[in-house]
Amino acid sequence: MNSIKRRSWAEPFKIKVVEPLKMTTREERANALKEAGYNTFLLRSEDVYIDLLTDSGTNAMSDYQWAGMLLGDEAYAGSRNYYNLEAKVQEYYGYKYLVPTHQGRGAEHMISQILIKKGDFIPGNMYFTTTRLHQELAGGTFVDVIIDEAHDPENLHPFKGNIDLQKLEDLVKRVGAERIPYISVAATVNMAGGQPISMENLRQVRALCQKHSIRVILDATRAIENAYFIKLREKGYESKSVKEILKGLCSYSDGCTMSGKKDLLVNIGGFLALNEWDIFEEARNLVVVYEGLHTYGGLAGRDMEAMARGIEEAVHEDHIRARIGQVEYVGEKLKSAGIPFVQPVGGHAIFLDAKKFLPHLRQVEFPAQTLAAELYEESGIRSMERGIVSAGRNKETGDHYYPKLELVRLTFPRRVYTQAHCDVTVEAVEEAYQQRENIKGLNMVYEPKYLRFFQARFEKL
Ligand code: PLI
Repeated sequence: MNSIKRRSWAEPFKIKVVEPLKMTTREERANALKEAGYNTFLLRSEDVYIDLLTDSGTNAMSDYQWAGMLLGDEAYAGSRNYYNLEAKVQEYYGYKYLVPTHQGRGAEHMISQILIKKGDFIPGNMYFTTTRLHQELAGGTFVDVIIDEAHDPENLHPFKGNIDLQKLEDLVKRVGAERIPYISVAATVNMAGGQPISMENLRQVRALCQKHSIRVILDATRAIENAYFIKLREKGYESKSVKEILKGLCSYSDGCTMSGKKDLLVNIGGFLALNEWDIFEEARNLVVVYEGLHTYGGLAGRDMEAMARGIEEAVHEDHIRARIGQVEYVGEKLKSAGIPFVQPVGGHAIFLDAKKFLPHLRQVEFPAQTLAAELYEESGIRSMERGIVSAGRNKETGDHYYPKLELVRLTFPRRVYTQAHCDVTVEAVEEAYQQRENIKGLNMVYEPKYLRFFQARFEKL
């Protein structure tokens, strides 16, 4: 008989600096929510207890990163930190040329302006809000070529971020390869629930695109999390390091857009990385118009240093295991409680299935928006709508897009919350689930023109 007890798991760090959290009463939260137009983006952070709005820029930096901040070389041009970052991007991601940007959408803006002509089509594995908007503003039309399984919250496909090669081939036939400047491949796919793409699928996408002279541009925002899923789930990668897998993934693309605010454990920063000199040259020229000189791109030297050091830490196996493990832990508990959410559990978040949670609400009553508001009022936990409000309107017809996935995202910042915070979160979701029949929908009373989910306002029906 084996008498050795299995040891408990704990976060692979200890806490050196703390930030107190404010507890609020239900009445205070009800008032705050009303003032915020039932939009969790419009709440004040100080009124939030556990903030699961996003994992973007909300990470806790390490002492190693903070030490690097003091080594910021704040020269206007040619900062040493730029060269440190360039060396790390070359070593870990494998691209030749680097243009720093203030965050991911700065890179998306540039690549869209440089490569897209009016009337072009840009296929992708499900849309991301800012990515698609920049493609549209450049005159392009986004086309979803993700596998059908990605639109089904209960489907257990291990790589729901995969691209359907037939859909891609059909698009090429329909519009012609010359009207497809590149395919935008996200790893992982945020809106599908943080779902990964497999190495094999990306390899096949690359081969198909090469045949048609179509570029592959990776959205590498959470590619390290994707690499870890490949290690866990794809045959042949079990004993490879996350660092090696990351470089392998990137090798099937011509460049990447990057929001360093996620994988790279910083509060601000991003980049565009490229292998083609001509495109790099255009980007280096464009960046001075919108972001700053090509050796800082809107960032302070210290921010570039923190991001360079973040790359090293992000691929660390203990870190990434704990990061994905924390989300998995919450998923296991919610599953035991019978709460409907997207499976398998993704890399950065739990996505509650609002259509199943609130089946009595029609999609135009904004079930996910409603559930996010309700969760806050109930417990002070802030989450984010990822459904019809985020999907926006069709630019041709002006109608709402009606996405199959109507989700509420509980997003986990890296190294910020403990297992106890996770337990409290699960209890809050369970409580909301018990009272679900009493939850009424919302009516949109203000709708901004771009990325409406950020600033839209609602009233209770
Ligand atoms: O927020 P930015 O501009 O640094 O990055 C934009 C962006 C691009 N791609 C992907 C996959 C993202 O998830 C992303 C930003 N995501 C946010 C803000 C989020 O809350 O998920």
